[in-house]
Amino acid sequence: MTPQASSPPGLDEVLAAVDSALRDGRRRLAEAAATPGSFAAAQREVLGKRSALASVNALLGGLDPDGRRQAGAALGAARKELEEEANRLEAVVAEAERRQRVAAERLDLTEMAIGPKTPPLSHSGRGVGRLHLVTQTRDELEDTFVAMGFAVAEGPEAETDWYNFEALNMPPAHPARGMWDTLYLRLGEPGTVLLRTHTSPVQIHLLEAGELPIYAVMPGRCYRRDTPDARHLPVFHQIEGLVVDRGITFGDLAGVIEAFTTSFFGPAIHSRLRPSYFPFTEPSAEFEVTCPICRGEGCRTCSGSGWIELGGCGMVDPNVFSAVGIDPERYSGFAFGFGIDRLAQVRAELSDMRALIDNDIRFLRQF
Ligand code: FA5
Repeated sequence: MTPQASSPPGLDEVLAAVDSALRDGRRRLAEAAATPGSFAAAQREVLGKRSALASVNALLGGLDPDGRRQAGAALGAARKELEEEANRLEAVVAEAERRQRVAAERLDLTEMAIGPKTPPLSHSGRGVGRLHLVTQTRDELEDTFVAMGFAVAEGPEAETDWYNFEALNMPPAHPARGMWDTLYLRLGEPGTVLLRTHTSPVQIHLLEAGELPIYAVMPGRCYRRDTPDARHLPVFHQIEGLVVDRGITFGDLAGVIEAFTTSFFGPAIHSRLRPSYFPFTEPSAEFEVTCPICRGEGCRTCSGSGWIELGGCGMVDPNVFSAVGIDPERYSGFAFGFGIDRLAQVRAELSDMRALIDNDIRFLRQF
């Protein structure tokens, strides 16, 4: 006989409700475990104050003592089962989430660029990698200058004020220091140790070593407080050149720049010098090469001029020789310095220099 709507549910109905809460609870937990981010809410729904189990619990009061005992035992068993299932699934969900997080944050240091310049596959079957475009350019520059009779030297990236400025004819408070936005290190007296803003300090190291004559190039990393943009990076590379000998003239400088230009870029590309100013060279010049992209016709990269500026150069200022104890009456010399990243940018026709440091493997594998 069906009980009246108003009469309290009997034992069978309560047991059926327990059964149904158990089945629904199991299904709800299983569904939530398979749906990312929804497990905690499902746990509250199945086991919390507003759960089906809690509603069934409220029905126990309408049963006789024997029915209440039976239904209470069934309810307790159902709750226990659902709690255990919830705990088990919670651990499974947490592990899946952890795996997902690790996969998302994974940095594969073994990922290599594979392309035409990549050497044969390694034993692991992966490409064995390649040099960065800037390193390739630096190597080519060194090879070109070595073939012209230059030695390769290096200097420190953390420098004192003396090497970066003072010995280069820029005493404290000299306005030309403002040409380089400098990053100072918290070392020693404030303002005395810095990250070199150019490779010119290596000139001073070589001159102080005093082994003359000098025919050297000095590649390396430089630092400036420059905001990254299409043609600037705060960390970039230059290659410095220094020649010191008896009777060196500006003609020698122009000849070396031109010989380098044709040897590095090929016979269609030439150089020219434009008057400029650097505190450590006198006279000073900017040196430019025929735009390798339009071959001098004028294009967007060279702003229509047909020429691209690569760096600065000039005859070593006599004050620099005096600062390191070399007699400027006996020796003369020239120096030059230009940007390796800038050169790589021009040759690879990159509209934005920042591509060099983005570390996008799709970009890097093209070179
Ligand atoms: C110098 O740094 C001088 N030391 C060059 C020099 C050496 C002159 C020897 C005379 C004798 P300048 O600040 O213009 O000069 O920099 C030279 C080149 O470095 C620039 O033409 C450019 O190619 C490169 N360069 C400079 N700043 C940056 C930067 N933030 N990012 C990338 N390349 C840069």
